[in-house]
Formats: sequence, C-alpha cells, structure tokens
Amino acid sequence: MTRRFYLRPVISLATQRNRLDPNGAAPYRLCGRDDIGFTHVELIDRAEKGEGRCRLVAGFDAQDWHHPPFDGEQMWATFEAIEAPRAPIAGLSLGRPHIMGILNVTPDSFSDGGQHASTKAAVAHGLRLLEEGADILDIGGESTRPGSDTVALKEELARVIPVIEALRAKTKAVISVDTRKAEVMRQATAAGADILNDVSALTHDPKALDVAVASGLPVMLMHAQGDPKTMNDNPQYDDVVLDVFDYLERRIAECVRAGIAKDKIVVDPGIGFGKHLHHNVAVMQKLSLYHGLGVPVLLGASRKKMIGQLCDVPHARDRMPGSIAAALCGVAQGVQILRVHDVAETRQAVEVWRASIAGTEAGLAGGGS
Ligand code: 7PJ
Repeated sequence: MTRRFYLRPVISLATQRNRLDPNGAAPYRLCGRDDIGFTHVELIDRAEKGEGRCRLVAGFDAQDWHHPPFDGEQMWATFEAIEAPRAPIAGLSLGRPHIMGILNVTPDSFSDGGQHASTKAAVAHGLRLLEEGADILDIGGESTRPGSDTVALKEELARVIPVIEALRAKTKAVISVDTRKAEVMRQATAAGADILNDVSALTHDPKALDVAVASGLPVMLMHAQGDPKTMNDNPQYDDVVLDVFDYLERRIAECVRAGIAKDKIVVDPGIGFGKHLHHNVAVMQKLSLYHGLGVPVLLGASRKKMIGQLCDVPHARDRMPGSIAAALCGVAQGVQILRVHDVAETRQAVEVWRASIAGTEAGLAGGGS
C-alpha cells in the first residue's frame, strides 16, 4: 500500500490536566496514554513539494475526509491507530516510557580473558543495568555498527546464549536478543529470551521470519537501508521520514501475514542505519509520525555517531549527555521504549521529564509497570 497523505500527531500536553484547545474540546489521546496527548495533527502530502507539503490540522474528527484527494478510510485508520492503546509487550504496559539497557557481548566490550570471563562480566553488567532501572535487557553478540564485519554463527551463539541462560536463572526481567540470525533467535528463545530484536526487521536471514513466528515472541522491527558493512556509504531516500514509515508498514504487514500478531510488534526507525546526519535529525524531528503504524515505537540513538557529529565528540563513551537529549526528544514525541547504554542517567532524566509534564510528583507510578 502506498500512500500520499501521512498524519503526525503534534504532541503537546498532559491530557488530563490541561486544555489547550481553544474550543474547549478534550485533546486526543496518544496511544491510549493519560500523560501526553495532542490537539493537532500535521498533515503531510508526499505529492506536494512546496510550502503546502505540511500543514497543521485541528479538530481532525470534526472534518470530512471522505473526498478526493483523501482516502477517507486510510485517513481514519491512521488517526485511530495513533489514538488506540497499545497492548503490553512481554508484560510491560506501555502507558509510559520504558528503558531497554544495552548489553553488548562482544570481545571488545568486556574482558579479553576468554569466553567464560566475558560471560561472567556481561552477566554482572546486566544485573547492574537492572539495578539502575532497566525494564528490558537487550543482549547482542554481533556488532552492527556502521562498517563492522559479520560475526560467524558459532561465535555469536557462544557469546549470547550463556549470558541469556545465566541472566534468566537470576532474574525475571524482560530479556531481548539483538540478532539478525534465525538460529540465534531459536536458541535464545529456548534459553528464555522474551523478545526478538532484529535490526534487519527479519529480512537478513531467510529463516528468521519463520523462526520468529514459531517462537511466539514479540518482535522489534528496525528500519535499515543496506548492510552494516556498507550502509552509510551512500544512502538514498525520496523522503527519509516517509520512506521509513512505508518500509515499516510493509514489514508489519509481512509479519502479520506470516502469523505474528500485530500487538506483538514494535517498530524502530533505526537511527544511524543507512542514514547520514541530515537523515537522522529529520527522523528525530518527526518521530511521532510512526505512531500511525499502530504499534509501540522504540528509539535507539544512544552514543551514536549522530551525536558525535553534532557536537564534535569522537569517542562514543563521551556521548552520554547528547544521548539523554535524544532520549528526551523521543519521550516528548511519545516513544515508548528507549534503547540506551546509560540506564541510570536516562532513568533520572525521564522521571524528571514525567513529573514536569504532569505538574505533580503524585501518580507517577501510573501508566503501568
Ligand atoms: C539498534 C539496535 C537500534 C534496535 C543496535 C548501536 C548499534 N536495535 N541494535 N535499534 N542499534 N532495535 O547500539 O550503536 O538503534 S547496535
């Protein structure tokens, strides 16, 4: 399905406490949440190249969209997708932002004292991230950073499976596995993983979709253009923001066709994956567009090159402040899951943001676990 018109909720307020609408009408809910909502949508016309490409619309539901050039059914389906509550993912209710802590099990990330030592160090780091407030641990053994080489299946299995098994034995916390390989997905599921996170949206390994269906687990589908090795050489888009939307919409449809329930799908626009700086910031600015896909949205900007380029910070380890700014940009646009390295720092920032937009310290336990 190709579309001409796109709707982006312009998120502005705590729904239950403010009424910014000049007509006094209650604002619309964003994804069924009670902390943030919206009064306006930005109507984006892909066919229009000039000033009329984006325009703000108030009172969407008071207007008649069932006439050309609009496809009334599609317009309403998108608006309803933006408003509808999201089902919990792996038991996490999505009325507020959640933090996914990154646990990279690559030789350079932890000890160089052999497999056993690095498993132990990774498990300890995972437990520390949970203490710091991570809601999900994302365990990955293949570096998919720009320019990186692929990792052999055997090596990736040896890195991640023992870590998943050990953490599963120690905690009930939600565990996701960050992999593009069907066999890693299969063994991770058996080892007790709760979510499959694939930066290729189940396209890299021809068996991945079937394995994901058979696992019965929720899946995270990320947009990328090209393979990690070469993806940032020459990415091409007509309109990156809209092209990413269309891609994710197609991948959701494909997964649903294959037998994955739509309420088990999370999408991610894939910051840094086949995108130059101008693409990345364009996507950041319009993140709330992706709520129109009708599923939870994940943002992974932590320590990425975008931050280094904007602020001239060559080393990833020095990019925590910029990572937090990106995370807050995400939560202010209703992103439900933040994939981050710096869990304690991000948690602190998000809690201050939540209290500040609510205008009270009470009720912050609301919005679900
Ligand atoms: C992402 C990921 C991301 C999701 C990586 C890095 C590169 N999974 N795995 N989203 N990035 N869903 O952390 O810099 O952005 S690996």
